[in-house]
Amino acid sequence: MATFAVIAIGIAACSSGADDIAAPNSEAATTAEPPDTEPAVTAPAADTTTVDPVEAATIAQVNDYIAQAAAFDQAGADVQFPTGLTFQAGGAPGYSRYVFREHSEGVVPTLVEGPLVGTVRCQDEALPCSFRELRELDESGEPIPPGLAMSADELAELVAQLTALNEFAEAHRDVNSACAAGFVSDRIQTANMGSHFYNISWIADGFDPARPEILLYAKADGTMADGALDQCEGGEWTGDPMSLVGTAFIIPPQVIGNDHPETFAGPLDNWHIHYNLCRGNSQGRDTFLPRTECEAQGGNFSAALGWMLHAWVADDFDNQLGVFGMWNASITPVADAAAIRDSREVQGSDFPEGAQQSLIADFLYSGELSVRPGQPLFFNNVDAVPHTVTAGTPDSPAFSDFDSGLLTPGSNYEISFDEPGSYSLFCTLHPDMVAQVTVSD
Ligand SMILES: [Cu+2]
Repeated sequence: MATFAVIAIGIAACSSGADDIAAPNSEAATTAEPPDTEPAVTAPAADTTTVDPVEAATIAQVNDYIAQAAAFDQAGADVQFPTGLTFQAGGAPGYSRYVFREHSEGVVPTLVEGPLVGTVRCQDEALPCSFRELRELDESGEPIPPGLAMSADELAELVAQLTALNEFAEAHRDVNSACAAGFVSDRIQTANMGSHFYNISWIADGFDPARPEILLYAKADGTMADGALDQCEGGEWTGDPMSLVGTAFIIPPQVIGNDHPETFAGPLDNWHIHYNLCRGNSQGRDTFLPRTECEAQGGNFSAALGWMLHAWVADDFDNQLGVFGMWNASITPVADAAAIRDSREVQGSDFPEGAQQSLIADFLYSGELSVRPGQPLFFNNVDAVPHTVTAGTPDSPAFSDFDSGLLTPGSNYEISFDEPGSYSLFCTLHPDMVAQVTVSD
């Protein structure tokens, strides 16, 4: 008979959230509501200068305009979070609805991706999730794999939308054509993504699949930029040669609303909102810092910024992690698609050395679930609904062995096993959710 050492943390989630949610500005912190209804994020600063997109010429103005145009108000930001949560660090950008990170002011949300419930992520290399594969599936008339969760009509409409987008992208393969069309670089090259070139004057005009607000370019020599990228000037690119790698959309909540956008056909387009994002510090990188630290480093802070969506339709950068994935493994630094997830997982400072993490995402206990005796295993709930981690099976529960109780979104549950063996677990709220933890030396 195995013995257990079970430590539950963070499951008293409806106590005070105040200490766990950093307020980006102190004014909002002092006017906050009582702890049980503590807002998930604070509103953008009210004193920013209004920038006319037509007049936005410098990179600072471009950043200001994007931050203003795509900012959520307090209510819009709060809609994305069930109330009364106590966040703990966890999640994986591009793989989970929520990502919470820790910085000097505590744990803050940094990303929300997908609808509140019912997220479909097509990131499985065995499924036809890339633009090219979806188009081939549509042309073949073959049955649609259940993992895509769409009808033949929806697939046909999606492929038509993406084909129109592909034509726009390929017409701007030359970065100079983007500059001539009014796109400007944010000068930040992100790994497995590239640099966003915004058409500022298109940001407020709604969704058109053939007219993305953003084109993505990466350095043509396959290296990462050393510092901030150059810029379009007078309709021409002034920097190193660039390759078109993808497209993206940014549609402000004022234009499309606070709820998850209904745009591309089918459920694969998971739009995201950035929270507590520090864009473009002096090194030309995105980071996650409190507002004051961000601005001290020359960055542009956004409390909440969205809605945004990548669409990987460039001919040479077909994305095995999905046409709407966060990351594209074929973009510098080129990587094994399967390895990207591990490199993106967020762990908290409360994770002991050598701890393993399983994200509870999209109603699955994901990850390896193989540990050594005594090795801590953290289950991190990054769905928008509560789950449990309970010993046994739905037909034969063993609550006395271990039971997390209600794990609200953003909560961790730590467990370790002293003896080798195979341990069953399930979710008491969703009996389809079952998993096995393998413990071996
Ligand atoms: Cu569950």
